[in-house]
Amino acid sequence: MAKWTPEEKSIDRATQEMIRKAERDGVETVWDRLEKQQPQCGYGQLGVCCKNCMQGPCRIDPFGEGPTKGVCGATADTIVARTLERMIAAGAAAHSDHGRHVVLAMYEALEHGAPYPIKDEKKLKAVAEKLGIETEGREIKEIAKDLVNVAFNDFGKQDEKLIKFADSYANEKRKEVWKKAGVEPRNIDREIVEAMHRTHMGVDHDPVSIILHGIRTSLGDGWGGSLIATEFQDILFGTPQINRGEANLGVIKEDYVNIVIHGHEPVLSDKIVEAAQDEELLELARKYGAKGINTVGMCCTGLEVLMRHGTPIAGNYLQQEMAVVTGAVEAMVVDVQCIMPSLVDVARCYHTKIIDTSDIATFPGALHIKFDERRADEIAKEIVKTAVENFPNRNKQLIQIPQYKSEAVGGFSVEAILDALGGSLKPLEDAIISGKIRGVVGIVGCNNAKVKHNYNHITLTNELIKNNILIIGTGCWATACAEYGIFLPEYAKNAGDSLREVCETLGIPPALNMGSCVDCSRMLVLADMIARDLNVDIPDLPLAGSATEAMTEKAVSIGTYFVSSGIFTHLGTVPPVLGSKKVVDILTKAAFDVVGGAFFIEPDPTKAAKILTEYIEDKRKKLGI
Ligand code: BF8
Ligand code: SF4
Repeated sequence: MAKWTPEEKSIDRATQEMIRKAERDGVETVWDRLEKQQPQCGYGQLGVCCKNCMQGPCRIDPFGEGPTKGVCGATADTIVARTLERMIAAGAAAHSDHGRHVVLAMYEALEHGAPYPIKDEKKLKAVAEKLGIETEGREIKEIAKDLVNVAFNDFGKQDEKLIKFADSYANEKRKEVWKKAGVEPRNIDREIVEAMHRTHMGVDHDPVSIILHGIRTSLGDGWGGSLIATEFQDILFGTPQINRGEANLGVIKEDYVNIVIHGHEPVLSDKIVEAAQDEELLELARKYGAKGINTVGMCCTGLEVLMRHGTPIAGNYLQQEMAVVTGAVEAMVVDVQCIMPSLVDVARCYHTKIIDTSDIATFPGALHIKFDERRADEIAKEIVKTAVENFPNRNKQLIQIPQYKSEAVGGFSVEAILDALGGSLKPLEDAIISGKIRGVVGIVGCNNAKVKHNYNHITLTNELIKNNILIIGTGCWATACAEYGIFLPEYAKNAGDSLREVCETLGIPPALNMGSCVDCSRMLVLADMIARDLNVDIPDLPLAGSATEAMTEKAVSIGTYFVSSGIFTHLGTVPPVLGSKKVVDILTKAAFDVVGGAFFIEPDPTKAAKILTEYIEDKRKKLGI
């Protein structure tokens, strides 16, 4: 295969420039490794390879000429369904464990004095009231303790009832659908454990029951673990408000100590942002000849601090190695999820220190400074000091920072949207009903080295806004849009006439940054609020979803809980399911009848935009608007 050019790897000029530099510096990147993996295994791509017991690996011949069953007798349908269920479980586990970590941080603050004061008392009360916790005349600390207990209970209760968070946030019509289908999540952890049990050798073999449990597991993520992560983060670190920030590799500054915070959990990153403003550390930085300390984000943790503090974001998933290639990063501080282990190798070519901080995520060859909530401030300062002391080790000849960055307006939490609209969603709903906004598409996360970096995100977004569809979204999609200038109100000039008019009236961009991937829960909450106001269920609304450059198991879980929440959802990359027609039929057709939403797969974003638009227009007709 011919080597892909930088232009074939990414549409982003900063990234293209760093790909060229990496080649010159002799650095291997994600795209080089993808090339070395070619051709990738066809069985694996179709999902018909099973390693769930040591009689395997077994593989099913997709052409029907070789084996049609594994050693135990499992068919392609069973194997594909089990593979998918395990992906959902892993994704749900990642989000939900993140959620648990935030609850634990609040618990540590309440019980052991960990330095995480409650920043947003208003949100604490609002969430507590939603969950039926008494707030009237009570101390903040007491309310918070009750809230922590409700969350702990959703992770650990043993009854058969729907988890409290889902029960309190989802509308009655939606809950009725879940009940009828038998997919109400009972306990966030239990569904994940049961997913592993069901997919163990010799347990569940019916693709229908396996996928129904996948739906249950994913709902425990979207309306459980992820929702808890978002709500507790807002309470501890502040609910995002509309703000301005900058995005792309150009936010790295040559004269400053650059610290990239990469990963997912603001329990760490929020503290680093704070520590980098410490006067003593700034003084130390100046002593070493730097003008100051420049903290920038990467991936979802970058979006967390961009949303809350306007901290610049250096890039999304496929740009993590590129940030190190600038040669100007003193430290890249990582916690969990979507962090390439290759960073350690890339960093060896420069002076950058990769610092791993999580007990559950160790990177061989990295510097380990493990985080502990109770000593959060102290450890954050130690990390920042380590970065500052690394400044004199730069090799000036290796520094090249691409001069591309864009401004971006973000911070669109549901609360911020409500504030912008004067306290109710009515102006937005009126615009939808009148047809000025034809509908809303929620686009979620990821880059995938198999897709030209950011191409699907930008193309799909542009096509949909032209059709007067408002976009909301999170994750690596959000960073792509931020880098491209789509999050600027003036970008509305590229939207269709009526969407442009609405954006101009409200002073908002045609696509709204709702945060990190756990913040997909914000989209669920928004969809649910609109459904309640219009007295319908979510699948009746002109709404759709897309994971156009999907890569992680988390994205599979998100897609599944979107579908299970009644949202028609596009996938721009192909999960390993094509080896079973039955599984594909369940996901793309039968799911409509069970939960009101289904998937469709379309790698071409222009074609996908057409399908999503037609779906939305069809929903409008059915709704009589
Ligand atoms: O949770 S969008 S590549 S960074 S998984 Fe990862 Fe995908 Fe990016 Fe964040 Ni989400
Ligand atoms: Fe093979 Fe069945 Fe074992 Fe899977 S569970 S590896 S199909 S024998």
